[in-house]
Amino acid sequence: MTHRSTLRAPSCPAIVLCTLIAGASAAQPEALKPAVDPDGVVRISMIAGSYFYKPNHIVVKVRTPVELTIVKEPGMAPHSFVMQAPDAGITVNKELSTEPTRITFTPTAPGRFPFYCTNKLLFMPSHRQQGMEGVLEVVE
Ligand SMILES: [Cu+2]
Repeated sequence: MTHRSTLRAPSCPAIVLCTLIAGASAAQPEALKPAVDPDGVVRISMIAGSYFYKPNHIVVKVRTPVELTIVKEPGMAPHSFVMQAPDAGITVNKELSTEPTRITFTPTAPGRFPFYCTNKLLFMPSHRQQGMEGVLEVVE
């Protein structure tokens, strides 16, 4: 007669697992604050894959030249690196490959500038919508 007896306890482990997964993905890695090389250039190595950039949060100083070297993970999926921040003197639109792609720019204004992959497969969400984005934070 009692509905209570039909409640199933085994749902608990599933809830715990989901909470763990959610917690792991919510944990943002520390922002990368790369050192300036003796020649005054900030050099950053980045990996691009399905569907991420690593690192995906970079903090640099305004008016400091940046040299960003990106390597795409092996695989069929094509990936790009796009950053449209003309107000900060940055306009980048590059297709990536497993060979290093070198991108140089000097941010001229502070701000938070997103970068992302513009690729998408027909009828699928874009790579950006699947998490392939990051932010360049330019500080004084
Ligand atoms: Cu992509």
